[in-house]
Amino acid sequence: MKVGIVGMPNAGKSSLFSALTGVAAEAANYPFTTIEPNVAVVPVADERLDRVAATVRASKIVPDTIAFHDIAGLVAGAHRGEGLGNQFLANIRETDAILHVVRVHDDASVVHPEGRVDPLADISTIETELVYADLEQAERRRERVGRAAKSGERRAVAEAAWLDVLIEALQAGRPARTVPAPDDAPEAQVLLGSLTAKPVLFVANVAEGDLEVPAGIAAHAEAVGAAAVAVSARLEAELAELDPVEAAAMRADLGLSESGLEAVVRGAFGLLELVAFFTAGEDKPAQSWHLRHGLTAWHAAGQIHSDIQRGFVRAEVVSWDKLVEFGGYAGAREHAALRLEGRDYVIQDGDVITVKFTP
Ligand SMILES: Nc1nc2c(ncn2[C@@H]2O[C@H](COP(=O)(O)OP(=O)(O)O)[C@@H](O)[C@H]2O)c(=O)[nH]1
Ligand SMILES: [Mg+2]
Repeated sequence: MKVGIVGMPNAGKSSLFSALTGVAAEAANYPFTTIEPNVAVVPVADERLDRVAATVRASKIVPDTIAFHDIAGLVAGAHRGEGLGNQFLANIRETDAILHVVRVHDDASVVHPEGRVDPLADISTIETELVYADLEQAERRRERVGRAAKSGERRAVAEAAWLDVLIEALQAGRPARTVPAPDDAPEAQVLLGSLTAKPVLFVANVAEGDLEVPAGIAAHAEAVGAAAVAVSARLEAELAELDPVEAAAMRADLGLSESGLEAVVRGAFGLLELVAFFTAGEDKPAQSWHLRHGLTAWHAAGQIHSDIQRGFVRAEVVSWDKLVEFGGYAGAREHAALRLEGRDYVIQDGDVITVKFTP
């Protein structure tokens, strides 16, 4: 899962990114890698996985990860190609969700590109770029779909009508997420890949020790169907440089809750509306995975390995709490908590699954 970090120049994106990289480094006993200098791969801690691992005596714990991409360079005019704009917009298109960093702190030593600190105006600048980019994309698609709609094909007719409503909403500055795809063309939104249909978490970059999301940002987030958290990006980046014990002492000194950065990771993850499932066995790794809500055992198998999906026979499924309660797979089987499910079984949050497959 990919999350893109966007915001005005000097908003604090790279500071937040360094802090997240620190989270990654702290968890260095986990097998993950930083692929590119602007990508931080952060493990998603899940206490349920720890309990499952202990119950089945797994060899190690391998948490699922979330990749944060520092996407610099989104400036006013980006949709017209200003400052390599199109390339940055393309980077955002590849992400599953957006972290929108907004400068709130008014440290005079940090230059603001517009010469004033105005969080709501900054939000509007960034959102306008994303809306314009979507508008251009939607208009191009409308032309193409319009030709197919002339033949009366039902899907195309439905998509063209939807695009008309979408274009009107975008022209009025409303995000694409406020215009759901029609029943007759449910994949239209996905095909279009609208930037403003992606879930958004606003990160208010506040002054040290100030941990409130300003009311104006909270209200705006609510109005556009987004979430918001407050974090002091530079301080978090500095803390990430310290060893964990020192950092904890420093946090205590500053009266900071532990959760600034954790709130970002959790908030970002919450945006994706995923369900977690686990795989685990004695002397094998206990691993967490995530799927979009509503997907099946067959999709789960595909996450684990394409060979396992290809040879899918059935899945043994037990909910994590039953597995723990009955002390492992044998106990769960005795208590009929372990079920055999076919490929169309819809994975539930917290399922522990073992896929049987023919190699
Ligand atoms: N005082 C203060 N300065 C910050 C904070 N976050 C970032 N900065 C500073 O603002 C400047 C720009 O930050 P940076 O993360 O590079 O912004 P980016 O352009 O969005 O990547 C740097 O000098 C940071 O040290 C903060 O929370 N408080
Ligand atoms: Mg930067």
